[in-house]
Amino acid sequence: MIRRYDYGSPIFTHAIAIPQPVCTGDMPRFTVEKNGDAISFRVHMDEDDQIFGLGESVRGINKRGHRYRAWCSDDFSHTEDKASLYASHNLVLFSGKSGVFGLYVDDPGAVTFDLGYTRGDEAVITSENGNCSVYYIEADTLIGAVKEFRHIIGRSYLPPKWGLGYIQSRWGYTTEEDLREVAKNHRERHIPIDMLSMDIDYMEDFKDFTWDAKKFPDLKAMISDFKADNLRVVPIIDAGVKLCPGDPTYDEGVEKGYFVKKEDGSTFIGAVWPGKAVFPDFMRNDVRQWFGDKYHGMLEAGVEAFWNDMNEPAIFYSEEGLDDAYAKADELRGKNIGVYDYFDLKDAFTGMSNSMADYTRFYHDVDGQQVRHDKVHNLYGAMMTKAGAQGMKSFNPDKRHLLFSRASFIGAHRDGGVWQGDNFSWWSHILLNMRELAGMNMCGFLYTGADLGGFGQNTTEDLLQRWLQLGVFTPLMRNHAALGTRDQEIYRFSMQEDMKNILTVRYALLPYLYSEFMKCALTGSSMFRPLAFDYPQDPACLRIEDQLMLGGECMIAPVYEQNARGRNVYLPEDMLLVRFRSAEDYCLIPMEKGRHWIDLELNEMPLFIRKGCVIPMSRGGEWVGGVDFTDLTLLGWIDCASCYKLYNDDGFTTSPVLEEGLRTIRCKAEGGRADAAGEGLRLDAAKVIVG
Ligand code: MIG
Repeated sequence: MIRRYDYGSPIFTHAIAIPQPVCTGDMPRFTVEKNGDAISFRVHMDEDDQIFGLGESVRGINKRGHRYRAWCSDDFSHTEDKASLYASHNLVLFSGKSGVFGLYVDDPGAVTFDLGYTRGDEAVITSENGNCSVYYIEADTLIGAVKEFRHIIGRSYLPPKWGLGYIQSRWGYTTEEDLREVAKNHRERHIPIDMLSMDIDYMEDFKDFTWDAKKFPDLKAMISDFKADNLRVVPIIDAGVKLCPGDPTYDEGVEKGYFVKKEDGSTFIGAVWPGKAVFPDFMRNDVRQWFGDKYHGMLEAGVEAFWNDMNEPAIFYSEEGLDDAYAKADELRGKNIGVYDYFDLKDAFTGMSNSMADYTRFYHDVDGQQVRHDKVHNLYGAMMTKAGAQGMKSFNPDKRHLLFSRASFIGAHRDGGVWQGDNFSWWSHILLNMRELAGMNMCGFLYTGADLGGFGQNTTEDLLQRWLQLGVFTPLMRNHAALGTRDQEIYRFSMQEDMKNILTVRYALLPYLYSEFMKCALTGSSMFRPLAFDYPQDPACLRIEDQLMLGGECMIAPVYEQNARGRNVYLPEDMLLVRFRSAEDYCLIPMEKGRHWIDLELNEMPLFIRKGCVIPMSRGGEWVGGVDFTDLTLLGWIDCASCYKLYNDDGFTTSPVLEEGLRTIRCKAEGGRADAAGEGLRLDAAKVIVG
């Protein structure tokens, strides 16, 4: 059951795809309190209540015990003290003795989620502006609650099948030669790969929709060479447009009045990578249309994928911010200042980036109304994604587009994917990556993943190896690193053979991963779920934060500690452990429900398959298009019979129909060995354990 309640004057956010009638009367369970402009929703919590949701955010899967703030933030340091990351996914679900219920707060401004922080037994959710539609959700189960929510927010974005390929990325591939070198090193060593991303280095002076002709003399030819080698490039697009008379994007935007303005009507100028920049008013449909069409230039050159960055929007500084800081410095210069003056002086400079002062300096045109940025801040990235998606779709309406963004709001899950932003090469960020998968799936973001190996700081080969072992399962699988950090391509390391072997597991599992991804997207389910969702009756499952259910058949439990040679795992039922070294080299170990220590050498990764289930594995390939989705080996452990519903399609159709893509694989045990059949498939059941 979902009920909508409106407060103040809600701003249309595009989050809800199926409009709900507005209810009058009191919201169940929550006390509603006005406090100035703000409006709060307060609920008492039992000691054992758990809270799920909040999509991309720090800390655990259970969100209880921290105060989060929905405020899309360009913050590269994902430490547990943080309240905000790049996304605002305002869904919380409570689960405990009194059942399953929750809220989705549809408000593009700041919303705080005090979840047992101020008082351990209370959750208080506050819309700071008090203008919001709040959706009260109640269901029998967490899975049911997510399903209902996902239904009203609409179908998740579908990437093309090749979007599930491995992406090698780095901030710092500056020339065509760099990219060719990376491509060559993968192909020569048979390290599977589908994409290379192009970071801001490719642009001419960081101008959107340009490329530096000195570094990329013939972009078209490069792309077509790559294409012949089954590789695609993924250029980045930044939200800020360089203030640059003569540049068509800038000139057109100025002429048409497409950039956000200050109260006095002058264009707001903020500095980002290109230096002084202006910001398209993505809240406007005509601006989205225009900006989206700008993607066509590179699409015409053969580009088929993009990533949208800096769209919180990130603003390093504005002239006003700089002036304020200089004024502070002038005021204090020559005086014998005290420590508090010193702190003020320091803050005037260090607090200049992404400042509230800047976010209240400019306005958007929202359906003809001038709305100050901070009131709609959390929508900016989502609307940029919408622009990009529109542009890509209009260029090629017959095929799915590949697009992922840094900032997001629910609603953007229909337009593109999301990567988890600038993490660090830290072991704890493997775990964070995994936990975010659970929350993001609840909010509809299925095409997601984190920078494998870590973005900031120097990786180590064991870290990358373990991280890849999680990345094998994330739909968006990208190794990415920051400028100036240690080289992070697989082939740079002495353990490259082991890493390559792990990648072969990804490509071998593609028929299964694609099938599960598509089934989840088309039915509004989560591909990754906390164990508490699937086994609500098993108390041991309720608080597990380092294992996830994957699809209908599997459980993952990656190793995330340095120097570990295994880990503890709880099996909620009998499961088959597949210990992979590569797609060819793995062993099958039937295990009983309960707690276990699993040995896992650095080159080994686990996958658990529920007893009674089988999953398909292909022979793999070095790119997605090279994988035969019809020649399959089954893995599993069955008593007598099992079946798997395999979804497949051409990989690009924009309107896939679940029933049309499903084929049943039937597996039967006879005389102690398994046999399998499925229409149009070559199936080998020799690896299915019977008994
Ligand atoms: O301020 O384009 O999250 O993936 O490599 C940094 C350079 C800007 C942030 C992105 C990151 C990207 C980087 N960008």
